[in-house]
Amino acid sequence: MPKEIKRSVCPYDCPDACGLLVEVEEGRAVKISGDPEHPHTRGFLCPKMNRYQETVHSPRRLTTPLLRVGAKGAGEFIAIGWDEAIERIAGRWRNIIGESGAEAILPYSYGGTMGMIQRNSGHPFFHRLGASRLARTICSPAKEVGWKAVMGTTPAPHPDTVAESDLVILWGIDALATNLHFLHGVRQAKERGAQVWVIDTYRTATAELADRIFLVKPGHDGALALGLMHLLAREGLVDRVFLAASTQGFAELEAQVLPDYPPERVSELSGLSVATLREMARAFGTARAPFIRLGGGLCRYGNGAMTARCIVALPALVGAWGKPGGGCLSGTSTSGAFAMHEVLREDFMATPSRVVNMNRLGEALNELRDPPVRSLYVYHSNPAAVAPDQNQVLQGLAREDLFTVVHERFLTDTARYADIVLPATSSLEYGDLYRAYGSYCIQRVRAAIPPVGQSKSNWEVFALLAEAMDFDEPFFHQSADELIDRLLAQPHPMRDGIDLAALAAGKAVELRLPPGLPVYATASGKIELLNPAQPHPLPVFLPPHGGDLPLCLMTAPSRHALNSTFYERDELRARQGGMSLRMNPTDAATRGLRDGAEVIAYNELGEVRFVLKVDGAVPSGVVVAAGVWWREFAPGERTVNALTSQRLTDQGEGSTFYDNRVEVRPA
Ligand SMILES: Nc1nc2c(c(=O)[nH]1)N[C@H]1C(S)=C(S)[C@@H](COP(=O)(O)OP(=O)(O)OC[C@H]3O[C@@H](n4cnc5c(=O)[nH]c(N)nc54)[C@H](O)[C@@H]3O)O[C@H]1N2
Ligand SMILES: Nc1nc2c(c(=O)[nH]1)N[C@H]1C(S)=C(S)[C@@H](COP(=O)(O)OP(=O)(O)OC[C@H]3O[C@@H](n4cnc5c(=O)[nH]c(N)nc54)[C@H](O)[C@@H]3O)O[C@H]1N2
Ligand code: SF4
Ligand SMILES: [Mo]
Repeated sequence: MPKEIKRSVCPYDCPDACGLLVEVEEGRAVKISGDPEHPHTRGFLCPKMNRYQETVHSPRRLTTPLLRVGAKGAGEFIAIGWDEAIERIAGRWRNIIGESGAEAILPYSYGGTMGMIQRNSGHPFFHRLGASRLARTICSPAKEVGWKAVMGTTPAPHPDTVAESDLVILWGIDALATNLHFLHGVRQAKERGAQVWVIDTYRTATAELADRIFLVKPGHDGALALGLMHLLAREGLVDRVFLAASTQGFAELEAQVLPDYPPERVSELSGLSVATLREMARAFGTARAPFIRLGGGLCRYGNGAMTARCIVALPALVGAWGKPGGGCLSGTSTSGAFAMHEVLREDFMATPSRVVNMNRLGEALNELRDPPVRSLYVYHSNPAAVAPDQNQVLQGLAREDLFTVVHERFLTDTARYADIVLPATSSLEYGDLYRAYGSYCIQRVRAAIPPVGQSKSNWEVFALLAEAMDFDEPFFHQSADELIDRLLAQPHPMRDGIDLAALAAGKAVELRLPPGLPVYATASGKIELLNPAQPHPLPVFLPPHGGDLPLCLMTAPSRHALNSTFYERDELRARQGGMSLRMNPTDAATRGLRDGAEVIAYNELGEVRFVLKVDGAVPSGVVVAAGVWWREFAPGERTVNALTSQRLTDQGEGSTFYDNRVEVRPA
């Protein structure tokens, strides 16, 4: 059979959503490359996706449904058929519903695939079932709250406009790892003479691209932003014409808030010297069009929403909005372009069922609740690894009376605890409609290869479960393609005039941004420095949760993995160099810890064994544990989230992965 080239898209939880070209030979993907025609990702891929065929055809792929025969968590299973698997699930659920009601069943899903249909396939089913609902707030809801408090639903600038900026600030984002293709525009800006800053808690790989790196005390960026505002106002660097015309509340901010943030106090809070703060304020205040790329790092703290709000407010002070190349990009919001209620079907709920926060899975599985969680259905997520407070999560998953089903491509830490494992297709094996959160591209793709083994897509499994539970709504009898057709048939201004033929051919197409100067989509029609609907009408500094132990733990994304995805790949694990903890030389010396030795990081939640890497890129008082490793590849029994807590953010009920303290001792 001849080779065929098929278009696809990277399905992972990454802002870029790269276009892929898949070389298919005898039903197998043999080579993956970037699609040069993709407007944002321009034909190159990150190290993870370059050899995606090794994930798709990995010998570790699950190929049949499995039934547990050993102890919970032991990973001992026998193969069973799909009919038996579905009958067992439906039978058990009928019993549970009869005895405890459907709220005793909890779905758990997040970002294994970002396709709009496959990602959300379970919503209509679980709404119809009456199951508990999951608050899907593990990522960055606090950042969204912060953005909305100032900008409402104003669309973010097009990422390419960064090329026109003269001061680019990568703030709380390790873009070389997590937003690679945005750097194309940053490099263009640099070639035209722009300054590039990185504001982070340690010297990340991205810092190599920067002219300046500013290391801030973890969780204290809100104070930094307010301190910069104080200096901008004091030194006459604010744009009063813009502030009067386009913002609300600068007078109140200047009179009531900014006096509390003189450089001396902000220096103490942020860890940056007074001279550095002055220098930053002057550079920001005199730049023609400063552009902030706001990452998620700083929002995963007890004060995350307020921190994001303080930073999002900053560009308005110098009138950066409306100047080509100026403003702030937190994420492109493209979901509005589609009638998502048609996919989510909340109308299938007879009554609103209880909501369980996904960051508090440990609590939900272990606490007495009415009804208790008696069954957990996990799909495209790996909570045993990614959810905070791993010890509590594992204790819950080990409950003999908990009926756990996991739909997965690999025998993950979570799948090992399942009573029934269902094999999932990879993204090359199903079609879907994708949007991005780092660009305005959308893409519709078809399956490039047939399913590996007996694997099935999320959509297909929920169709089987709906049939087994006797759901007769026509919704459950349609194909994913039919639903996509319906979504695309409904008009929306962002899709007006897009190239439908290109979309049908599997190419990425850009949504339209409202033309002309920015229109601020807030209640007042202005940028809301003062927002009366907020618990704090004006931005202020709120402290993070913090703790008593001396070291701030950075649970950073790894460049060679994506959360707990890609750990099946030997070469990618090797490139990460093992599960390590990076520590400043002085901190290591004080504790008598040697480079390369095994150490134990601990706090009130648990203990984790790491290999120590002594590293001057990490300042004293901070330790960095990159990647969300599978337990089978860890030096000890636990991975990083045994050290992270179930505490939530100030608003948005988000995760606080970065807001944890630890101490470290020799192993
Ligand atoms: N290679 C790779 N790509 C990924 C992922 C991955 O795991 N690996 N994950 C994907 C997902 S789900 C997401 S949500 C995004 C996340 O993408 P990002 O937003 O880039 O990543 P974050 O984990 O949110 O944090 C990034 C940076 O914030 C820094 N940081 C932590 N605390 C603070 C602070 O208090 N102040 C400041 N200024 N910086 C701080 C960290 O040191 C880190 O360098 O990336 C996606 N892309
Ligand atoms: N320590 C620490 N913890 C973190 C983070 C961190 O940076 N550090 N990041 C946090 C963030 S921002 C996020 S968003 C979460 C992410 O948490 P998750 O969304 O759980 O992300 P992954 O670890 O990528 O797990 C996704 C799983 O889905 C499976 N999968 C892929 N495609 C499909 C499919 O089509 N169907 C099915 N059924 N399964 C599929 C994959 O094999 C993989 O095991 O993790 C959070 N946890
Ligand atoms: S993980 Fe991100 S950068 Fe890598 S191929 Fe996928 S979308 Fe592109
Ligand atoms: Mo995320």
